[in-house]
Amino acid sequence: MREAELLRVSLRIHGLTKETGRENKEAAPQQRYKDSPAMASGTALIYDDEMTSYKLLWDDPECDIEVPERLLSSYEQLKHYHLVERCIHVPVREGTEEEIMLVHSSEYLEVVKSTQTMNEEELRRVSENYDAVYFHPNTYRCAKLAVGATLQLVDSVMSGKVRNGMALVRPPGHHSQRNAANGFCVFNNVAIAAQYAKRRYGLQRILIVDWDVHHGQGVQYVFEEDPSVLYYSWHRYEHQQFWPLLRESDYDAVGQGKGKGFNLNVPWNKVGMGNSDYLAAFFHVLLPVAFEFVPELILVSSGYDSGIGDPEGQMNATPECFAHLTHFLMQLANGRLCAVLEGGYHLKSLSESVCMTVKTLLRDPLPQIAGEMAPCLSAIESIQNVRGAHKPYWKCLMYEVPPVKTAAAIVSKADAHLLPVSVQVEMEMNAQELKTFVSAFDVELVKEEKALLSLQNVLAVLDKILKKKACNGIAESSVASVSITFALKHCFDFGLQRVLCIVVGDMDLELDLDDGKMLLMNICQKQQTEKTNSKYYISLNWKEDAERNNFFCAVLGFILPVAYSYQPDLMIIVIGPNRSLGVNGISLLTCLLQGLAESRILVVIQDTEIKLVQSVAKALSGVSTPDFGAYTPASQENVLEIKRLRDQLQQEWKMLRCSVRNWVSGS
Ligand code: Q9C
Ligand code: ZN
Repeated sequence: MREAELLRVSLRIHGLTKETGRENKEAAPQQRYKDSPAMASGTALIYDDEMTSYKLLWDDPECDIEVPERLLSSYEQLKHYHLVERCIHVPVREGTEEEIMLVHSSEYLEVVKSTQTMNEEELRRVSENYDAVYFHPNTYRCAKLAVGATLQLVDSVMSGKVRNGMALVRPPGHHSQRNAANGFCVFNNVAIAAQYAKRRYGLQRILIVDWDVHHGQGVQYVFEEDPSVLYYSWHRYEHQQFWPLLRESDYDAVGQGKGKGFNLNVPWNKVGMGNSDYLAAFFHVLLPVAFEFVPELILVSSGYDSGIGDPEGQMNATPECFAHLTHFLMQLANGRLCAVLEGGYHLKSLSESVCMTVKTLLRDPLPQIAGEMAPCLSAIESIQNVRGAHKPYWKCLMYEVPPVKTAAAIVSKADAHLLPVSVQVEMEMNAQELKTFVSAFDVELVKEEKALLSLQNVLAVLDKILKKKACNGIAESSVASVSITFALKHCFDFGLQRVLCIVVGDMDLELDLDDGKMLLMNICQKQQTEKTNSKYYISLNWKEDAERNNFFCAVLGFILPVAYSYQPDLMIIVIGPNRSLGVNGISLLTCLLQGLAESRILVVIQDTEIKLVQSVAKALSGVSTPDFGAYTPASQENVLEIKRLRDQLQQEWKMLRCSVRNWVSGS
């Protein structure tokens, strides 16, 4: 159990899985799906002409585009291209009440059920309770078939009967909500399918791609707080002037609570978006995030009102574009893709696009895509906005510019060329900015020019590390102790929990060590008499022996075990005056500590000593390994000091333990 937990955490940290935070609460899945060594093959096509048995019975310009011919003409065109016979026919079924209630309330289900027996007058009245909806006596039956068809498709794919497939259904689903029909949609086919797949197959990551031209707000509402379902939708938006006119369709609706980052909206603010705009959104938003998410199943809310000629969408994407969109998605989730029809009101465009989708699912060669391959300015703006909004949640968006490995602030800029080329030399923080920062907690200091300059270097580099613009850094500072005090303050203000501070040499630091937010280790030449060792203050008395290069005894035998026990989120190494360690010892320390705190290390050097700066910079940027020459044992004095500290502190820092003597079980 403990190992499983550790593995899960480790996988999560490495982006191999996403924490769903709810897997334990779900009942055990009824069936486990297996990733069989051979990929499943075949494409399912699910269609039943019973779903053409309802239509608008009265005059309503808002709804008159949603006609039975949408299904009939799509299926006719599939037959025409001989695609039907190449697919595996899977029969439809009704979705059960239990399945419908995975998303909808029983009250709403009863309302829909009651429309079966209504006359036209009553149907009109029910329809008026919803936005852009009409009911017919057969609507309920068809809506149940649409749900069942979608679930049949999910079952066919998850059982390995087919690799992928498409369900041609009416009514569509993505606008419908827990308690409401909306935008021609009655039951939310795709949302129900996602909940069903989670339950039945224990899936932890499902990707829903909604390429319909309308925002599937119904789907967004269902999964807003759910990190196990990533919902992506692009939609005609026109700065909220297009139906359904919702503020929450904009790019900044990223999800809520645990679901933050798992809702991706690409609002199109102009009509006329075409092939290159759609492809750009896939390349720069959906696909990078999807590859990082690693879905186990893809559901496509496959609406074709985003295609050319559609009266609703007014967009320009040609049918070939849908072949390419399908092709990209087929590379994810081991090919497990279920496309479920949503909108699409231009019969010719709709049916050609459906054919392109099915043809691609069958793995025919891709058609060439027409048009100049350049996204329009408005599309680029939207893409940039979504990427910006999602930067905090996705690594693929976070590291736009690769962060520098090592940032350095040195006193003599003329020495910059002596550092490894990968080291980025910082210009100082703007002086006024710094004064403002410092005066916020020490007015007196602002008057001391020397201290200010000293601070400048340290804070400039520290800031880079905290903001992850650099991995580690090095700063020369003439008054290291003052700089450190401010640097630590800055770290805690930034929200760091544990800072490991290793001071090499003599230095007087007035620091509050009680709360464990920092652990101070002082490696010094002479015994500190006035301070006694405690959990968070450790004085390591080390006398370097010029002939023997064996500081690694101290690093391995004491410093690393304590540091690993502490688990810092940042490390600061301060090299002060009268240091008892040579250049090699300091480099060694710097190299080995990089295993901690995601390698976030700041080295502050008091004396301007380019040789030291150079070798620390090499250690930080990883261009060299430490050099200690031939092995010689450490002096008796040093060995005893390590042993003494180990005995004294192994109760507090348990990684120090390497002997069963003094072992107190359970402590
Ligand atoms: N004047 C789907 O594509 N249009 N639904 C309302 C208001 C409603 C679209 C126009 C469009 C619904 C599944
Ligand atoms: Zn639509």
